[in-house]
Amino acid sequence: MKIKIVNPNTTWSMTDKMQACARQVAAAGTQILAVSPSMGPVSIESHYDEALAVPGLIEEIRKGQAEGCDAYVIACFGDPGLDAARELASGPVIGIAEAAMHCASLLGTGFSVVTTLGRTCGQAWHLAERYGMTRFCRNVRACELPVLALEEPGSDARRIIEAECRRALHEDRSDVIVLGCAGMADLGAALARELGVPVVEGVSAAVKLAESLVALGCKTSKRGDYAAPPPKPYEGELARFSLQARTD
Ligand code: 5HY
Repeated sequence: MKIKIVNPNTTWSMTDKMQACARQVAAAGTQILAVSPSMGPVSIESHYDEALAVPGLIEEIRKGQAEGCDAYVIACFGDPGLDAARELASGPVIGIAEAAMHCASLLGTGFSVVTTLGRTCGQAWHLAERYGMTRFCRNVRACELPVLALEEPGSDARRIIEAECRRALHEDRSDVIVLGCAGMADLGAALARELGVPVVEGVSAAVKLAESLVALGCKTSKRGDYAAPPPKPYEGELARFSLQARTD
């Protein structure tokens, strides 16, 4: 099966890291294709970034349909464009926040999300509400690290994140950590060893959920809200997003 991971930001070092992490957990017969869109922000740290990351993401989902992808992972912790992607995709589409929160809810009694900037904590809480996860989500904590600091060799990011995870376990009385940024994809296993609790990293969790759903023969339902969007012209810069009526 072919799973396409779309990192909705355009920082390819992060995308390559996700490809490597996904490869480590994917089954031997699963092909992983991790991409960034051709347009959009270099990192996603605001609602503005998120809104403008979505057209490039949508383009990659449309290409994925032509490439015969069986499932998609949206690899940004805000799960941008998830509903629109599900309208376009035939296979399952999994956001990394929803994957990580659902997996964490199966592993302990309460989790803390440890993310990058404080300004995105509200969005993580919003997603926890949307996914019915507020019963498990004990806190959303920020390290006050910009997303691209995670890509800087020699930055202190790893130590700062671990320290915040330790505070979460102590102060929130959580028993599971959810890493709140796709740029932390390579930190999960080592942090779990050092902290002695499950640390759920969304890219790996989403890949394994997508793989399971495909293996079960499950696709996105086209009966309700996720039916294909109605064909119509789009104008101006967005003209190439126009949808044609299906002929089959
Ligand atoms: C992410 N931003 O997963 C996030 C989430 C964050 O560019 N990829 C991004 O707020 O750190």
